[in-house]
Amino acid sequence: MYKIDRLNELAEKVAEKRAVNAAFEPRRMTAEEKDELLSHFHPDYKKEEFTELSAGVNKGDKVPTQLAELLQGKSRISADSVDLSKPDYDTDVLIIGGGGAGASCAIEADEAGVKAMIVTKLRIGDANTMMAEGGIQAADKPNDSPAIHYIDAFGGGHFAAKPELVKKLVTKAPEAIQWLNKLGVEFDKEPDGTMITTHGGGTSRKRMHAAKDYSGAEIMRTLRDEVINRGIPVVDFTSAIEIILDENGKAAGAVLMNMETKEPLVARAKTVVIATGGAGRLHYQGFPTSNHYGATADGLILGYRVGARLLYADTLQYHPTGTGYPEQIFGALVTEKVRSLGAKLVNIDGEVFMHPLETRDVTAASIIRECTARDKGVETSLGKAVWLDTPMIEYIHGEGTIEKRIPAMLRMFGKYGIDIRKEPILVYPTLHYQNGGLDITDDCATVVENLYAAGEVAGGIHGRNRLMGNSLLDVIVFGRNAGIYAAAKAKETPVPEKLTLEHIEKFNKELEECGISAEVESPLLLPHYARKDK
Ligand code: MEZ
Repeated sequence: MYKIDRLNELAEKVAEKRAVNAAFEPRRMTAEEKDELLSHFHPDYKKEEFTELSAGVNKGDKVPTQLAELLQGKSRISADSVDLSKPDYDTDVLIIGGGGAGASCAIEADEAGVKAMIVTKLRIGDANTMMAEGGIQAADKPNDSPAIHYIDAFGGGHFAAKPELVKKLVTKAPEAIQWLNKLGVEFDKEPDGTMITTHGGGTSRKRMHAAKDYSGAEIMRTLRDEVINRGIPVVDFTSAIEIILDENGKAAGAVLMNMETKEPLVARAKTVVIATGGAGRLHYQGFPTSNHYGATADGLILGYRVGARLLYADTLQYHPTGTGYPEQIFGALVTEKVRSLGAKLVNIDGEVFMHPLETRDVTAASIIRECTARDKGVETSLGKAVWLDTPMIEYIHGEGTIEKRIPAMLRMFGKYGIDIRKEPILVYPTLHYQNGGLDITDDCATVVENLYAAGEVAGGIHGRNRLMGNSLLDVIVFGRNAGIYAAAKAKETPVPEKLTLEHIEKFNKELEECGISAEVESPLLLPHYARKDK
């Protein structure tokens, strides 16, 4: 039975074993042990949670059931319900999404001298980039190299990533850090200006660059300022609800919808970049999420309906350390940096049950096993969780380390009366990242001509599991990359003449032929949080 007093008693047990646990070096799992663990405890392996697609280019592939409903859902408009003859906006590069990838893309397109425009359903910066905490990877220290970074990322992703995408990610990483540094990101530095770097799960070198534990917010602040300073148009509170094609099937713009009035608007463009982010707010398998409110898989739907392929849409990342307690912040991110700084994961008996810096899929599965099969979880008002022994950080590195290195964590728990310098915290996996997405080439092109994708909406960069800090890196490297290539293509593309939405009817017909009666309207745009009992 869950009781707060009982939690305090159990936390005492963690404190008693702190000195022994701090000195203990848990061994790493073997490849066989990891495979066995993942197949039994990682949510990606729960067959009953996936549905085979019956329509579209990925017909026959399995994706999470909620995503299948949206991919095979009904459009918010019919092909003839929108007047395409008088566009409300005309631009060269239309960027759908105002997060890190969208903003980086817009900056590079603007730099290339074309007209770029961002459209976003919330406001610029309301995105998962803003929520990233622990840092951004780049091999820029003398003991490291992009080749070593490649091996870590490719191996961590189970050797499933597209090699040319991983190559681009790691080789462009040092330059990405310099670009951000010059734009004004306040990275953590030594007094002599050297960047401070730490380990993340699955990294063989310390290459995590951070701005304390609000790295994403700091990066997004800087990118947003740059977009505004350049005068790049941003149309906010306006979502894209369908991609528009030209008579040759090339992307030529998007139908937009004013989020308040629901008025449809037409944006014509020479090239279109989808940078809409992830899907955490679909709460796959009932998991809480660390994601931004707008993470509803919209870009996957937009792309899929016009024939862009999905890659690894069946693989999701459950961040091992979502907040397990208190209720108000259930599922909120507890950055991996907490473990990089030395905090260990501990079960109800005060035992360290794994190495704290295994890759994320392995760590999440290990916590789930501890709370289920091994029955060594701590019961809270929300289910089982394990301890993350945060005071161990100051035990190892000295007083003041937590406030200096992870002040956002200190503040987040402090609001609920929990001082993470003195008490361990309770954690459980939370839905964090979409490993797969739209299949792209290394110039960010999808199979639909003039349609590009960048950031979390794209798949293939991280294989079947992403390492910490490779997402902030991905949004910068591939966001910029999309801007460069989409701008170059726009320069050689004439203004599209005939705009069509015929693909909607084509897709509807395919659904009908497969016997699917599309019930759900998609893209979803905003999550459903209405109480079902009212
Ligand atoms: O890359 C991430 O997902 C990240 C930096 C998260 C974190 O734990 O801070």
